[in-house]
Amino acid sequence: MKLAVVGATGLVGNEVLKVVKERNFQYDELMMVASPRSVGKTITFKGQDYTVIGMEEAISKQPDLAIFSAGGSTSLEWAPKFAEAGTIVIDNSSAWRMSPHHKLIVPEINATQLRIDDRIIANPNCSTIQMVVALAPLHKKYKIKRIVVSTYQSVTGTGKAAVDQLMNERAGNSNGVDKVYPYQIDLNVLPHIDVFQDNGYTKEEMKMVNETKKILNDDSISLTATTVRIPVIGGHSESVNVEFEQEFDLAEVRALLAETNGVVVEDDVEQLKYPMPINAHNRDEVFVGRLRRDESQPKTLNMWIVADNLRKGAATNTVQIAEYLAEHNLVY
Ligand code: A2P
Ligand code: 11C
Repeated sequence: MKLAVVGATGLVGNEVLKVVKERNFQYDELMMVASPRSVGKTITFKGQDYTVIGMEEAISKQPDLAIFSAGGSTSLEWAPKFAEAGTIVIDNSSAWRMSPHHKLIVPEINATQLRIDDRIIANPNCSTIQMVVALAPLHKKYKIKRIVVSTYQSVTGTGKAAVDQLMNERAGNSNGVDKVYPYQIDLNVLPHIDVFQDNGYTKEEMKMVNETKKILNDDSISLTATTVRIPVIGGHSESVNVEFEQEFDLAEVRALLAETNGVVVEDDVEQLKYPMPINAHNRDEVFVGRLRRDESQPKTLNMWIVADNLRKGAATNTVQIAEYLAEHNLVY
């Protein structure tokens, strides 16, 4: 099996490599692929040196599987070319997610949809993934009516340059350094992730609305989101208010979440135990806590969900999709 990591020099690509190593994902040949800026550079992985190659060269080597983390426009242009050459593309960008011809996969929820002829498989947005992993078992049991979510998102979601902006500002070196965000991010909060749409929401907020319905396969769910960037690097946090059709029992909710694959319940306020990005950093699981009834209306739950956006929100989810394809003989 020939594996290409496209965007191998970026933050998510680097995390994909770490996850491939940690989970011992099997391949016979590995290609490191990036933009012309990086072609010829060396990446050392598992004690071996790899020369970064460009897109054309990667296609000519006909990889069986390519994990793309190189942004939406790169993916729109190049994923179909890889697919035409016989490569299965697992794409981390927003390019294909809402296409009716492409599947949007979170393995714990809907990997069984995958078939041999899926050539470009979409990986959801990080803030969507961590929320649906925790909500899917509750939707199954109590049926979700409406979700109100506010996010507190790590700068790692923007990429390397954003981490540099934060660290430079923190070190007092921000003069003359290019800003990724329109304002200072250190000691600040920006209610603005991705571009604003005509309806006044950001693209990130609309991704949460649309992708959640597609992954949970239920257009009847109402959802409204406010997505916010904060000066943090360990992961994204979310305050989620969920109204169900059915009545629920809080102890049963806790038990359901505790037995859900990929979820860790950290919910013991007497011991000051609740999820935080500093603890979720470099972890593959989704952490859930602050479980409590919304006392302002019936059948409604409040929860706090945290995950490393570069892990379960991106790299881990793509590698899990690759594992599923390999285990089910859907890649060859
Ligand atoms: P490069 O490092 O050569 O620019 P991040 O989001 O952390 O900035 O990473 C983006 C990743 O996507 C990098 O590996 C980057 O490569 C890669 N990339 C960006 N544009 C292209 C392109 N046109 N073709 C291939 N890779 C690209
Ligand atoms: C962020 N969620 O935190 C974004 C990053 O659609 O894949 C991922 C953007 C995307 O900024």
